Amino acid sequence: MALNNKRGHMAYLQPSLVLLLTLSLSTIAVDRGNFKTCDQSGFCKRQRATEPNKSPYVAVLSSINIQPTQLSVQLLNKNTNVRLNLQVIAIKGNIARLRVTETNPLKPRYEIPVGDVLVDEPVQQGLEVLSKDSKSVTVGFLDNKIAIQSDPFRIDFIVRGEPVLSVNSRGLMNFEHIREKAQPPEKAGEEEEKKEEPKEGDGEEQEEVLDDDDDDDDDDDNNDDKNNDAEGEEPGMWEETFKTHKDTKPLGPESIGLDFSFPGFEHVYGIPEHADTLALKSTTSTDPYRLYNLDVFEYELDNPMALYGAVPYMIAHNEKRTVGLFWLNAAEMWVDITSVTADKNVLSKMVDFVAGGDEMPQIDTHWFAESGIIDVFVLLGPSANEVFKQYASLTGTTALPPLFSLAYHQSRWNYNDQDDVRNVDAGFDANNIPYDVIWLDIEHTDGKRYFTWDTGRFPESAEMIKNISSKGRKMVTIIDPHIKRDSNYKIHQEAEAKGYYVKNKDGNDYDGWCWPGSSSWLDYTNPEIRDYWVEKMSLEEYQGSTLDLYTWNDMNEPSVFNGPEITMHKDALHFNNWEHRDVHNIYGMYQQMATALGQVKRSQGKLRPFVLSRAFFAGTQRWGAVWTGDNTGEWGHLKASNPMLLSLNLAGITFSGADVGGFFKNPDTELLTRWYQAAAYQPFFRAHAHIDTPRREPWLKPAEHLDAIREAIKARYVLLPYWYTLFYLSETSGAPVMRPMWVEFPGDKSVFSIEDQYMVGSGLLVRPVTEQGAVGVTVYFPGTDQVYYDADTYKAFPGGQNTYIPVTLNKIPVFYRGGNIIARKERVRRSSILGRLDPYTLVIALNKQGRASGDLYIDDYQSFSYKNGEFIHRKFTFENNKLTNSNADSSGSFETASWLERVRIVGLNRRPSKIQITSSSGTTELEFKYDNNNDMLTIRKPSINIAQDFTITLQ
Ligand code: NBV
Repeated sequence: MALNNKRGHMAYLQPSLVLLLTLSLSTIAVDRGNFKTCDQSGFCKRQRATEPNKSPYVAVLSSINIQPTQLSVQLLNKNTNVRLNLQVIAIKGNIARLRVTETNPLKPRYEIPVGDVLVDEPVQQGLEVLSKDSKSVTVGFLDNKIAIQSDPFRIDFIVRGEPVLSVNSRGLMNFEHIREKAQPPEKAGEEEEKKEEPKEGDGEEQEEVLDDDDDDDDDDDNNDDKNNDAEGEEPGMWEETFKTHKDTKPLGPESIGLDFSFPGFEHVYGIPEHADTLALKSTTSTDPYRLYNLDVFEYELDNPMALYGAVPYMIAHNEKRTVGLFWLNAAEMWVDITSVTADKNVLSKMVDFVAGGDEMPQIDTHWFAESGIIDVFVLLGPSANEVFKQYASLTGTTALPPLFSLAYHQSRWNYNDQDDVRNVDAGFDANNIPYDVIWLDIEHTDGKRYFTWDTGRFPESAEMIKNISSKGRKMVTIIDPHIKRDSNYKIHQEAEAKGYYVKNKDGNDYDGWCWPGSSSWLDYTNPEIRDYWVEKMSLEEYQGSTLDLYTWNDMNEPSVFNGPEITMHKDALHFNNWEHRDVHNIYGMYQQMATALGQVKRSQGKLRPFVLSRAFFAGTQRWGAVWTGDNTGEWGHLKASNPMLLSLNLAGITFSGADVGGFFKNPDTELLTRWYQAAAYQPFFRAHAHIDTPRREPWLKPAEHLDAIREAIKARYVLLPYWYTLFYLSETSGAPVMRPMWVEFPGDKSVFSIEDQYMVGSGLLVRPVTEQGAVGVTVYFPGTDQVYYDADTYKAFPGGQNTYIPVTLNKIPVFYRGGNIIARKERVRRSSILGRLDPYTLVIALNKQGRASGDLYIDDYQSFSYKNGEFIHRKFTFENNKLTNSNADSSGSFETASWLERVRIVGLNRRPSKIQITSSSGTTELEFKYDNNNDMLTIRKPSINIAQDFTITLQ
């Protein structure tokens, strides 16, 4: 019983903490003891201890096989004689792929099925051999050279004569081949004989390489057993214990490590999720950054510990170029980072350096995964936007969300019953605050049986949802992946009968503890089980739901209260007998995928889905939004939300947000207000709170704060046309919506580490106030050739300098960047969809040359009809004193009643004598007002349909 309530989680894990947390929630600190350090993880410790510059790997060049689009070559480990296959593949769009697998594996290794993360088998492109001798081979495609050195094995990527990436240049490659467990000494000899049979061609190649070998390796090493090298065995290779949990590791050691160096770079980004800085830090005095989806209770800031999601994708950037590195592998990973100075002479054989000294900066990284294969994509840019496109071509883009999901969401654990929901909904109306979605957490269910309702508290759920949706609003309910083991619960009955649960190492249903008590987990890695889940989302199966009910997938790391590190045992078994260790980081994404597909199916393919997930992986962007989990209502967590979301955005997951107000603790009114203001300019905008925190709906706050919060939420609604357009463009290009400064100003080194300000699209610079008691913030306006305008006052600020911006409680420092045209809807309604036909205001923020341009995208805001051409994409251009509205995409056709209500031209330093609009209906004169003080012109009521071609001319 005690475990079946909201504190079960804590009670089960840390009885001593329960009282403390329950009473005050005042000491927020992760229990580090629940999570492994690198030293406590066998493979991490082994891989991290790999000694540099002693690589046993040699590329056996006599084995090279060159095909039109790829080459393959064997890699020989001189210490173990184990051979690997390296494939170097040129891929369309300026991407190279490196795959390393075992040549003669004892057992296959896990690879994620094509279609699940990779949207398709990547299309290859031609490469040619540029040079080849006994020591190296160099191939080329597009502007790139890939130089493979034989001994020691290394690969260098050179773009137009400049090195951009070196692989195994530090010699840290360590591919633990799958082997049989060493037998007691007397048996080992027999076994060895059986396995030693040489493969065809083995001897020859081996000799050639070994002859070349001039380091003083002990020859005995080379004769070690291929698949049974008891030597080098370390404790923990075949079994590992953490706290009370034993990992049986039936396949023994199978981890893989490799180093990647980025010569010429000082900044790397990405590999979310960590509560850390945007520009990744050196890990020399910490653990490596860890990628292992975990439910980290009360996570702390500024550390490389793993969190709920993992995207093994890193981006390096310098003034000249951007390079991406994506390792497609769903197992636990760790990444070490060091900033060094590289010696150009070492690279000089391959590179024609033009000028400069002998030294250059370099970032060294060292990645290790517990299992799977080396399957690395090198995204060669050269610009950031090209890298985004390249990554999107592999893993897909953020699916265009329905408009409501870009608006404001109101959540808490929990809205208690139907009356509570009705009152909160009415509270927004009474206080003139727009909102789009109200959320129900786990307490709405019948005993944490998802897809059910606590009928005592929610007797008429469908009615309740209809009441909400009558105002254009939506509802979300939570559906976690743990299924209560209750023989009267339909989903459990079916899952058990059909064998749909993940199995434990002995082949029985995996049984663990979560909110409902004893639970099992559906195996979403199995396509048949995902199909089953899709059906569960139907209106018939999900009783009491309607098409206006959407979904929240929480706890899908998966969180298992009594499991190792609060997650599933690594030796648990999934579809096709893959171990949990192989699929851990992708498990949650599969749940979100199936949920989203279920929503699509329940509307016969018509409506776009909305699913929020806590766990994520590469490719999550195709299935919905994510949030940063259980943050804390402290200033530091508000501040950290920006770098955390920027990292997610770089990793393709642009639809992301952080709980407004913080999940744990009770934020004071100033913090809550500042949080609303910041989140109004972050992609996913939802307030949420822990069940033990006092209520914090905006109207419970003093008038001054309520006003500021209302204004922040309204500011979001006014800019929804801009957000929606950005998401559309993101779906087509892969570009993030929330962008680090360097994405927009790639050549300005001074922005490379900035994380307290960012760009929304290319047109808005945002510097949210994240400091307590702030009376001003310093904003850096990049570019001496740029100009920016305060979004409230239209005051102009020149680029190329730091500027102090005074702030009051209701001030959000947001600036239009000169050169952009931004569409707004200034009449705010109760929900976003109610304003679908409202008129537009165009803000034309002129650049120094008096020019600006921008896009506007419109469709029905909710269905897939836009995929059949039912959309409007307009392009606005202002130059030579003329504003033109033209069609940006003739493949779209859609009608809207929305018209142009006003045009504001900012940065115009003269009063025009006359303004005329010309369209197919003729030419008419327009009324206007010029504000001398602010160089701003307001054109009133052009009153023309927004989708109609026109020109407005200033005379
Ligand atoms: O379902 C309850 C909470 C939820 O409110 C929160 O947003 C999730 O991140 N959930 C975690 C479970 C337990 C939290 C202590």
